[in-house]
Parts: sequence; structure tokens; C-alpha cells
Amino acid sequence: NLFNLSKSHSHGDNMPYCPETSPLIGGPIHVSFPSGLTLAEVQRKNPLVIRGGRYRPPNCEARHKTAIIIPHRNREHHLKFLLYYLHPFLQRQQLSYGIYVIHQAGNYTFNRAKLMNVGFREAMREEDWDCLFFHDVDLIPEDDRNLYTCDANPKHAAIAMDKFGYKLPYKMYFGGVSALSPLHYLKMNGFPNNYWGWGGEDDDIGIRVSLAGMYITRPSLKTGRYKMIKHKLDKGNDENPKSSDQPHDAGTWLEQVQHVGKDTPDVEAGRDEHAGVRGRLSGLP
Ligand code: UD2
Ligand code: MN
Repeated sequence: NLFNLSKSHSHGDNMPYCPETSPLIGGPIHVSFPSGLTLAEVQRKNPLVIRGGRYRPPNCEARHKTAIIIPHRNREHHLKFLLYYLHPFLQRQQLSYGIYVIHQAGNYTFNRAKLMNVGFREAMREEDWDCLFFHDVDLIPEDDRNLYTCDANPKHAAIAMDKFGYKLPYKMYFGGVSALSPLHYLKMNGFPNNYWGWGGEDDDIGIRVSLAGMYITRPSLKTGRYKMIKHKLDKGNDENPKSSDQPHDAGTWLEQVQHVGKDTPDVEAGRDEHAGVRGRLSGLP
């Protein structure tokens, strides 16, 4: 029966759930940066990724649906390496996933947190994701057991980076790679829109988490490891003068953040003329 045959290759209703722990997950990943890598090569190596940077496991129904949101401008070189590692990494975890590259158009000062607000909206418009990973373009996960799924509380995944000697730089740190469920995001009124330039927005986001009565969870130092591709500060992303006012401890700047949270309906204000959207592109041509 041809009909049944073809049905067995599609996502029918009767596909079994994937196992709770993926049998494809290994341990540490050796990360290097092969010269001459192209996006075409990344695409060739990931034949099951479809347009829009979307994937689901071919033989089982994924238990988790995760969107990866990457704030981006002028980092095609990093993006290529990230996608090279991230696609197979997510596939080994048997996730249903989509990768959204949120590109800031023009030369105006960069605004990472605002781009992430845009990414949340665009991603949720397309699919009912149960987890969103907000991911720097230059951070490569170094261990398969660093699961790209959400917990009951917001998760900070980039706990151990080579940049900081594979240690957490300070307790409230929430930068690099972090994960929220849609409910977490709404509870904390999304991200601040008013951090233009480098710095400060990650700490503000960490404070929002605690103001909303939530905790930061983290993987272990052994699994939450990342390599940051070396780079200088970009043009158009000079240090935000506001960022250095803020000591890296809660308390003193709580007041300021509360103020931000009250005044700006951040979830609503996710888009403006500076933030162009490339939500549908995954970086794969
Ligand atoms: C740190 C944090 C980052 C963020 C930033 C302050 C780490 C590993 N990461 O990153 O999460 O809080 O400080 O804003 O500590 N980007 C572009 N184009 C640009 C500028 C930035 O694509 O022109 C994106 C890109 O995804 C990049 C991210 O923004 O990874 C953070 O910028 P960065 O890498 O220049 O700053 P860094 O490494 O100090
Ligand atoms: Mn960086």
C-alpha cells in the first residue's frame, strides 16, 4: 500500500516519542575552526534541516521544541562556525528546533537586548516554541550534555567560558547564552530596549529574572562549557556609558532596573526602525 508506505516516512500521529535521554548524546566536543569552511558545506552536512533553519528528528516525536535566537550584525564569519557546530549538536539532542538569526540593519549603535525581543516575537509568531535560547553568535558549546531545553526557572547556560577561565565571573551573570520559556519571558516583561552599545543589558536581564520572583538555574561547570571565538569590540557597539555605572552585584542598581521595567512596555516595543528582521533566515542559503 503506497499510501501507508509514504505515511510512515512523514510525521504521522503515531510516531513514538523520542527517548527521555537521547542515545545520540556524547560528552565533550572538540572545537576547532577549520579554515575554508563555507555555509554550503554546513548545509551539505545537515540534509534534514529545512528552509528557515528548522529541523525535527526523523524517527521519533521530539519531546522539546526549542528556538535559538541569535542577535547579529557583521559576524558572518562567526555565524558560519556556530551553525557548523550547533546544527549537529541540537540534532544529537533529538530536539525539534529552529534557528533565528536576528540581524540589525544599518549602522546605528548595536542593541543586543532589543534584537532578542524582536527574535522572541518573530519566533513565537511562527511556532509554539516551549523554550527560547538567546545565543551570542560567537559562543560554541563544548559538551553534548549541555541540554538546550528549558527548566522550571530561567537558565543561564554559558556558565563556563574559556574567556573567563571556565569559571562563572560573578553570581548574577546572565550573559552569553541563556534560556527562557515563553512564560518566563512574559513574567519578566521581556528584555530592556534601552541599552544601546556594549554592556549592561545582560545584568539588567539577570535582575529582571529575580524581580519577577524567579531563580537562575545553570548546568554544571563541566557541561556548561563554551569556547568564544576571539574578537575585538565591533564598530557600532562601543561601550554603553551606562554599563559601567553598575557594580556586578544586586542591590544598588535594583532601583534603576525597576524603573526601566515600569516605564517601558518592553514586550510590545520589540521593533523599531533600527531593528531589521531576518527571522526567517537561518544563515543557511
Ligand atoms: C558579552 C556577553 C554578551 C553581552 C555583551 C554585552 C559574553 C560571552 N557575552 O559579550 O552576552 O552581554 O557582553 O553587550 O560574556 N553582536 C553582533 N554584531 C556586533 C555586535 C554584537 O552580532 O556588531 C552580537 C553577537 O551575537 C555577539 C553579541 O552581540 O556575540 C555580544 O557582543 P560581543 O561579542 O561583541 O560582546 P562580548 O563578547 O563582550
Ligand atoms: Mn563575544
